[in-house]
Amino acid sequence: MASIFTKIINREIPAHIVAENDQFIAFLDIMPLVKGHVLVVPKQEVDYIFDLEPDVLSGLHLFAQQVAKAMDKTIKCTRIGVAVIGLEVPHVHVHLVPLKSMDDINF
Ligand code: D5M
Repeated sequence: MASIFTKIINREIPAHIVAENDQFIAFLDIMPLVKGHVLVVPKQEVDYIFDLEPDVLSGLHLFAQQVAKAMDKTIKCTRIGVAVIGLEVPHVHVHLVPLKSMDDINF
């Protein structure tokens, strides 16, 4: 069965997409830790980040870097927290969390 993120990629369910190219997509997290929390996702549906081919992993690196740079310019934050968690959705994704203070986070 397709992951929830593949359904977003295929436009079967809505999301607030912030960036996209042929291999990757970035959209707002539906349960944000802070305002502007973005998920960066390879379109290839792979569960575990290290099962990505090296060229896809390096592409993910570059795409996430571009998204983070754009967030840094548009969101007033101190730093962008980066996490690869994958507890809930078994489709590789990188969380980009614009932080001012840890007190802002709704754990
Ligand atoms: O957490 C998965 C993350 O994915 C969690 O922060 C919620 C987010 N999520 C789940 N469904 C959606 C949809 N439909 N749109 C946007 N964001 C979503 P993890 O523990 O990293 O697997």
